[in-house]
Amino acid sequence: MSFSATKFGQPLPLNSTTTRSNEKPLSFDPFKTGTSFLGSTHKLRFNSLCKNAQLNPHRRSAVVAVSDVVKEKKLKSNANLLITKEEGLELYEDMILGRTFEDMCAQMYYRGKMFGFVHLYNGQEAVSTGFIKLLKQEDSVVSTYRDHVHALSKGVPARSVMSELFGKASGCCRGQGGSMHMFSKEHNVLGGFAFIGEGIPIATGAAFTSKYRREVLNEADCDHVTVAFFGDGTCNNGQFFECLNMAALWKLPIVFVVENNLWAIGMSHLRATSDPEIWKKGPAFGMPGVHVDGMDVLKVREVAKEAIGRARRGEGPTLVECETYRFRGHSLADPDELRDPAEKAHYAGRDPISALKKYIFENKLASEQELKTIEKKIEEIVEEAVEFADASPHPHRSQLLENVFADPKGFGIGPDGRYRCEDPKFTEGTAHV
Ligand SMILES: Cc1ncc(C[n+]2csc(CCOP(=O)(O)OP(=O)(O)O)c2C)c(N)n1
Ligand SMILES: [Mg+2]
Repeated sequence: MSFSATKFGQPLPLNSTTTRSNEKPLSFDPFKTGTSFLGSTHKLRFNSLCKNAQLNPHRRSAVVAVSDVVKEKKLKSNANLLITKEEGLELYEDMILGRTFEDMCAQMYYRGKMFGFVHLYNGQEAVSTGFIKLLKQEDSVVSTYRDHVHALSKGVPARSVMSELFGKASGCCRGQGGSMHMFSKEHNVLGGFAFIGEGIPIATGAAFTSKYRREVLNEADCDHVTVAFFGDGTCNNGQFFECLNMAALWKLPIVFVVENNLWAIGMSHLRATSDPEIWKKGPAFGMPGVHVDGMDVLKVREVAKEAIGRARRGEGPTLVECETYRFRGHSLADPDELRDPAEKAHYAGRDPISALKKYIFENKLASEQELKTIEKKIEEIVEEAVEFADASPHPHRSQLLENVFADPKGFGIGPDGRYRCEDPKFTEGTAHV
């Protein structure tokens, strides 16, 4: 086996970033099968097997759906802007929230306010915002250990997320989850998961629940969609394939969103997988596979609209590969020395927030002052979140064994009805448990 050092060691050329105007619609060919991984981020690429739909309509009918609808929309896009002013400001605010919140996390982590590993999302905001801002409260989101921004986009208050990161009782998991386990029943954030791929079956199960409620329990208005976010490295795990199979088999209302940031800790995606184009794996299971520039929130949003719409209409799952990049190391404990500085600089130049800002100004959707006002508001929210988290109490010791055993009385609670861990002897190692 021979590896090409140039292929893996150097960034491939990237075309323009996200320049878009009313006069220039996105050009793309739904049957195009580009092979350069990084060279075509300005285009949406669709599976060549779409062609097979005509040959084998039973097997491939679903594959055509996303590409055709998006194609039609894109070709008409010179007539309309992709977003209204209100939408533009909402997207901008959400991305600024994600970025500002996480920059603050880095500061707090290095000041010793957070424990364990903390994985930041800087650079990937267009994916979270592009998808989650289209969801309803009842829709579910499943994330990974890189989960703070997904929770924020879904509406979990910044103070609850920050408190969770501080391990405080006021956190969204009462301080028991920490950075990698954001959860909110109210917002249908079904968890960040630390084991890679672990969230995919949870998301598949959530989507199954929606379908079961609608079709078996006859809850006609249950059209809830689940969006599962996970990374490129995770797509080499078995759970990914198993769940794609089940979701396609049962036509579940789910969108599998791969946030391909090119790296799995220090392993380059291009070295780790037999075919780096992950989106192609969707059609292998009879679902559409779409590849989109994950540094462009508007393109992500267009694809997301169609994929979420398909799921909501009962037309089944979609696999979306978002090509993105993380601006920081794998976690805050990672000195980030493995990635090529030229690659990092290249992607820094494609910052999704700057790209959206540019679009907003070019299309006169908002003034600089309006965006500054949003930035100031978010700064205040994040400052307040830190103050709140800092001032919040630590969880009581009695929480220690909660949610650890199915029957907490079996281990955690003694005959007197009190948690065994409240007995001072418990920590002395002399208690009978
Ligand atoms: C089942 C399992 N195996 C190994 C690990 C160790 N691990 C943590 S992160 C990671 C890489 C994941 O990369 P990717 O899916 O691309 O996500 P990213 O960190 O880039 O967002 C690995 C292998 C794990 N958490 N879980
Ligand atoms: Mg990755």
